[in-house]
Amino acid sequence: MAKDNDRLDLFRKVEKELKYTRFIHTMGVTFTATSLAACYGGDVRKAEMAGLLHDCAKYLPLPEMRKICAGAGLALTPMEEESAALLHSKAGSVLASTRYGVDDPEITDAIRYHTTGRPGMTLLEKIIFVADYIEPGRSQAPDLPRLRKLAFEDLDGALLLILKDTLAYLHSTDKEIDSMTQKTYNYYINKDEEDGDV
Ligand code: DGI
Ligand code: FE
Ligand code: FE
Repeated sequence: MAKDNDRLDLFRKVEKELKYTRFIHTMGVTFTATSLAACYGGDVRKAEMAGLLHDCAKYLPLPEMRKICAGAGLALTPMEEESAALLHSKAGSVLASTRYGVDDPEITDAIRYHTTGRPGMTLLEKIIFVADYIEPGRSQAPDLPRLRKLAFEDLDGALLLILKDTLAYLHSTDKEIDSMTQKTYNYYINKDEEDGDV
């Protein structure tokens, strides 16, 4: 884990390299993620690093994202090949280690799955996924005040609601749904039903 100087350098680098609006979003995700980590007994420093770097590849041109992923030997689905909205998370997970020196797979996986989620997410993956959706700068999603409260009471409940709202949004805009987004939803809706049976 980074020493204090490394930590400050990372903040400085992210501030310098992101455009202002993305930097403010990133700060919102970072502080929300550290609060969630404190609430659920996670590692606040890892949450901070994952929050800081989760969108580090957001504004790279799509061909550059493809190149970064190919360089790391990551296979891409046909949808990822064509979608910067999907690919920035995978490319970001590579960049976090090659450009920012973060090799902890817990952190890089939280970056990698922050857009689609995945079945069986770790605590840190859930924290970044949820923090990205509820950070203070967000205003578009339905029922945000309730969701923000729920996130600190029932993380899996908040995760499921976000997946549901994201799928509803994607359906409403006729955007193609990535198989991982759908798989994640199926996994957590079934898990919720199983948990309810106990
Ligand atoms: O990078 P951010 O804007 O902070 O947030 P994000 O990484 O969660 O990306 C959100 C975008 O990704 C949002 O516009 C919805 C989109 N997205 C999530 N799952 C899918 C998807 N887009 C498509 N086409 N298909 C998906 O399955
Ligand atoms: Fe993102
Ligand atoms: Fe984000």
